Amino acid sequence: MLTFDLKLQLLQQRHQELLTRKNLPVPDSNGIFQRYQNPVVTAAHTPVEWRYDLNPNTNPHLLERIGINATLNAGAIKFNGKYVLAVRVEGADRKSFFAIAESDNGIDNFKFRQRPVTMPESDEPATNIYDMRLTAHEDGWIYGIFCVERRDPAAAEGDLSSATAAAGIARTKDLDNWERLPDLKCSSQQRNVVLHPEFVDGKYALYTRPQDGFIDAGKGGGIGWALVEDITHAEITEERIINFRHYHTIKELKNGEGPHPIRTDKGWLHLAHGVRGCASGLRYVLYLYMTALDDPSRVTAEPAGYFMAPVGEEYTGDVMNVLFSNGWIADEDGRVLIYYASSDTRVHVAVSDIERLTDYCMNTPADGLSTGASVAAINRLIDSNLALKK
Ligand code: M1P
Repeated sequence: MLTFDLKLQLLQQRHQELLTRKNLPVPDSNGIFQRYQNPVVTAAHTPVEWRYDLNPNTNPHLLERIGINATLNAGAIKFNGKYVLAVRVEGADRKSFFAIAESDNGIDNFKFRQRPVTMPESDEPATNIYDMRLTAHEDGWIYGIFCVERRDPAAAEGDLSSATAAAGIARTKDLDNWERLPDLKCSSQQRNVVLHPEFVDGKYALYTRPQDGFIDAGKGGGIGWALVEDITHAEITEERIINFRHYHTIKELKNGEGPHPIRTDKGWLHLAHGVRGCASGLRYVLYLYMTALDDPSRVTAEPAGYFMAPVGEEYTGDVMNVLFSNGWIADEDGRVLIYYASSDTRVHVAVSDIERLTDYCMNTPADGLSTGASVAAINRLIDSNLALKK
């Protein structure tokens, strides 16, 4: 039998090995982005002190006391020279919370800060909070907008799963201390609400995702856009859809803005997720689109289909067949680090750059919405390739 001290030493050693493991690019790439071999954050990255009672008197068998189920959907920001993730950590008890993990290179060696974020409650306490988008706004604050889940007050007796989704808003200067603002007021449920980094017509601008129910987007036609006068009492009075769902596409069932868009000289670059139904359940993939610099609500380019879909181990996890992203970092050198979660279980990074991503958006054929149009697009490409040989 191993002694307590030896068990602890092994536990800490394995944890340290995981945290310092080098991450290498996956050899094959489609030229648009580069995947990496290892996830950047997993449940096993969470500090040993969060999970184990390290006192031999109260925990002589060194049992894990508090289980962590998953680390997923992370907001991202470059802060004080570090690549910082606001990770959604989900406990074995199904409650999600936020925790800040930092790395010097954005690719590996992510380490959690000593404690998870203690997010202040709003007037109406929540049961669960998750999927924070971080925006360093031109007003000087870093905002976090996240989903706030509560039991549906209209749920029938005995129905212990119906819930409502709203957008929680908080702001910070250091990512440790958060000032909670009132939740976004609006007439529908909301998830995937994202703050645009610049004022638009002197107002705060939000990407929204109106939904009829907690799961179903219903009549909510896609990603919406709304201007808000006062972020400390944010209320949507007018909202319009700017990125629509369409029949027989990767986003026929639902879509949602990912992180806030990146300003490029060719327009705003957006990352979003699209959802369709299939025999094995819902399939979540990532897609890109662009909007005009002078009007971030006007779509200027949208390639057909997905930009990233699950591969390999990404297919499996808590909720299978899911890629979801609410965080990316546009680095000073033009690189873009895309943090995406697979199957609601772990966080990965893929690396690209502004030039490639805007080229992809502007030169990939748009979805013609039928087989005929897709075949015609392939034939146009073949024709132009054949013409090269003449
Ligand atoms: O389980 C997949 C995703 O489901 C939801 O996504 P959406 O808001 O588009 O419905 C969210 O709960 C998300 O966190 C989760 O990853």
